[in-house]
Amino acid sequence: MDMLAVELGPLSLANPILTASGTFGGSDEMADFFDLSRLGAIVLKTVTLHPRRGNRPPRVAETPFGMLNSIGLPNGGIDYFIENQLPVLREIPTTRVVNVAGDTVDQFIEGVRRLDAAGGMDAFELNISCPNVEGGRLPFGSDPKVTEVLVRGVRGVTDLPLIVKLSPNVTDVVVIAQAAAAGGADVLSLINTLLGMAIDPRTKRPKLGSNFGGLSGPAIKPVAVKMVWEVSRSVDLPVIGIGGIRDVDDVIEFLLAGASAVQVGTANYLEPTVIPRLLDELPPRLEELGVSQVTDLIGAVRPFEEI
Ligand code: RRO
Repeated sequence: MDMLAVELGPLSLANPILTASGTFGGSDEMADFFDLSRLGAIVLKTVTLHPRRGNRPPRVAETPFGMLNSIGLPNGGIDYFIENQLPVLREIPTTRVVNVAGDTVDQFIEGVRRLDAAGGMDAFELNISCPNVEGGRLPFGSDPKVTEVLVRGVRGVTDLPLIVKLSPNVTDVVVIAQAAAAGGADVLSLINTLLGMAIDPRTKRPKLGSNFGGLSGPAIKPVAVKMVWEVSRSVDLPVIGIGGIRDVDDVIEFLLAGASAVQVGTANYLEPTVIPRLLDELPPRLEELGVSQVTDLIGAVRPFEEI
């Protein structure tokens, strides 16, 4: 077996490095930068049942070691996606994951039902964790009961693997992870962005048009590693680690914490070829560490015993 190959429940991936939704376009926009067949999987920007215009600008702001965003899921809707983006996606020779959200549980179900009927994708990622919905309403993924009902409803309309993307903006992420598992999730991905706010002292205006948004980038990596560690110990599903990855040792850190794969997000903006670089750097780094298979690292952290 290839040293980088990983299994994510029903999904077999050539390597453990995926794109994070929202940072890599809606079909093949990044194809000019590198050969997309190198990706462990491509995960696209969220699509919703109905078209959305997105939030008031500015939609992004830099912060120390990270960035805030409040994009607000602008997209043409699922029928537009099926007609215009899916045919392009189908031609990308890697595992294709479509990230889906909705305003209601029924919209999630109907969206996935239409996409599944259209075909051409290998898995869904359910975005129950978007922080940038109207009026600061809590995402579905803040409530375990809603999470379970939502995942079970979607499970009923597709046989494709279901990845459920969790929010860090909760009291106990393990409770939500268990609810997603009970609803029939195949894989968990975490974390989405942490709620945050930044203010310009000169104008006294928030730096985002929607006042607050989601924080991503290296600043959130320790939060993400801790949540991946907790969830992977407590729930019997494979986990995809997300949060601030930009170097090969960041990938290794998430694997040690218990992730079976990772998604790279914010780093794509700074270095559009970060993923092929990580893929080049990973095998020699594994050799240096005396590891023959990347899977040997999964959950291999040696936590200190409680005193
Ligand atoms: O579009 C966004 O504002 C957005 C989404 Br859907 C999400 O899941 N996470 C995020 O940080 N921004």
